[in-house]
Amino acid sequence: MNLKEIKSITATKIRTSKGNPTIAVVVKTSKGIVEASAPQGTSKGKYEVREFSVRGIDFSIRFLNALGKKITQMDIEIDTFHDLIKIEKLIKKVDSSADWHIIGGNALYALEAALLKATAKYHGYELWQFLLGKRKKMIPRLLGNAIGGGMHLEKEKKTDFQEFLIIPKTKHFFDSYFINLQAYKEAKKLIMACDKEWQGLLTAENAIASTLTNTQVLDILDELRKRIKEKFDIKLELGLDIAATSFWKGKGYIYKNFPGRNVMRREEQVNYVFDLIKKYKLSYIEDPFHEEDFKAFSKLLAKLKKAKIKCLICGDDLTTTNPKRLKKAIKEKAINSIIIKPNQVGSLITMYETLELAKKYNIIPIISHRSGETFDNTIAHLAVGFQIPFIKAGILGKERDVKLKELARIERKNGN
Ligand code: 2PG
Ligand code: MG
Repeated sequence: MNLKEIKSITATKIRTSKGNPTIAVVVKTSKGIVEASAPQGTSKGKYEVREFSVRGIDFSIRFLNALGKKITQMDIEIDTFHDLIKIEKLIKKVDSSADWHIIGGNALYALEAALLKATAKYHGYELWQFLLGKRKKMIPRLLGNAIGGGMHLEKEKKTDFQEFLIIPKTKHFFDSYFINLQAYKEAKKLIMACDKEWQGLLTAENAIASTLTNTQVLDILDELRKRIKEKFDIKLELGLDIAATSFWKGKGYIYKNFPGRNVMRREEQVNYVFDLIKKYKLSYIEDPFHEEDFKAFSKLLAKLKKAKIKCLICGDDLTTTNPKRLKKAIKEKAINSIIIKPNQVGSLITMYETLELAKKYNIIPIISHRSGETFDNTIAHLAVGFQIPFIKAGILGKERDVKLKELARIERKNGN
């Protein structure tokens, strides 16, 4: 598609599920209209790019609209994913900063995602088909945030860990989608029976905002796992996003909801997480240590290897979808899994670089939503198009559901 084929590119301000402003980009061509928008995190990593321009979101929007006009007059071909480099080269003439501080990462991501959707449509494909080509279609496994706290909840009494995740083991994505909803309902019953202080409050991602302690919640999930097995004969794996940076206070991890315990030093945290993995047979742990502590990640991974325990140790705030951070993690043998959030780096080309690097070193990539979401379904398409084996996309809420439904629809479609 020649950029001159584009009739218009317009950027507007929209609201995320948390009510905060973000950016949507609409691209019009003779083949139709497409839209993409960028989400927003709450517990953000220190090494993420800027969301919006240093001059604010309105500047990012003005910048995009001016750029959009220029783009539509350019005699440039965009026919493959990698042709996005041509767009980035144009932008780099004005914004050569590593953190996109003039355009803003959310602006860049929304623009690139919308341009990709338009290009795919122009060629008669859906985005996932356009990215996947002739390779085999694989639908990712689903991680759902059932119970939560941490920074995703503005309340005193809450779990220190940010997300308690359920991961059904099913052949088809649709069954995982269905089971997570059933398991969520069942979890609610269990919470109501055990957590007398819970008054229906949910976190930013609509997870149940229990007031119980981390281990009480894990006990509930253990029971939940049994019930799901009995009722549906489906195995539910369990995971955690500890998001440990949010309660690391320089010298130790400060636990607020841990009876008899307040501070945990680095070494103690390594042992504590290891024991939790063992005791609850956890399959997945995200950010068990703060974002600078590659060494603690390495220690945990080595301990698990020695004990022959299989568990995904995943970097999110640690790696921020950034290839340089991933290289460091690989060198330190810190992780065996990585969260991929496109707006952590802004550029889809850089996200792809991280993804390929992860695959090369057998680091399992997991594409993820953010706590502040929009109705955009791009991550569902990226997951299938780039053969990403897992997606973390919540359980409840329309903004989460559009992604899950899209994956179920893609799964239903025969072939590529
Ligand atoms: C995370 C995410 C999404 P946020 O930490 O993994 O669940 O949260 O978008 O707030 O960074
Ligand atoms: Mg996380």
